Amino acid sequence: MTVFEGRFTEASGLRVAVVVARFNDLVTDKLLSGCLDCLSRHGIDISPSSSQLDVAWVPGSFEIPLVAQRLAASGRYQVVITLGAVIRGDTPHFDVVVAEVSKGVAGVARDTGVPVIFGVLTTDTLQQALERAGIKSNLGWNYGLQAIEMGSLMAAMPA
Ligand code: INI
Repeated sequence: MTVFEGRFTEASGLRVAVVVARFNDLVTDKLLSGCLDCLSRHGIDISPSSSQLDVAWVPGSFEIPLVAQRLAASGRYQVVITLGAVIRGDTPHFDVVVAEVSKGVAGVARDTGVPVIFGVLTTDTLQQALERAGIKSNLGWNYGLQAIEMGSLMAAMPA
């Protein structure tokens, strides 16, 4: 029997792409900081000259799947992280954006075989989003950790 498991100790060989939405950047900037802090503390070079990390900014969460698809299909990255914040307003727009980004991200992972971490917060209020982006905890950190785990898990598995 083989047990496949991701590891957190061999991240220094991983190449990671992050796609982050500018919409609600009060929140997404903080998610990105938490995520990069996690990657850095696990041995990934996050310096401006890094060849291990690239970051792509998109206008809003709706645009995340298209850019994640391009990056995942490039063959350059072992894992793609998506970061966004969709906050419920008074119209059904929230539901449309959430449906598209969640289905889109899942589809990119399935279509390309590259793990794509779903780091898009979906909350009723800005306060709830901020609580998850640094006021209480920073889920960006968790998304970084999940990326390392999935990148190493996929590398350990048969092609
Ligand atoms: N994009 C978000 O990332 N979060 C939101 O809360 C949001 N709301 O509420 O509208 C949002 N809309 C923009 C959308 O993602 C696209 O960028 C836009 O529709 C252009 O395609």
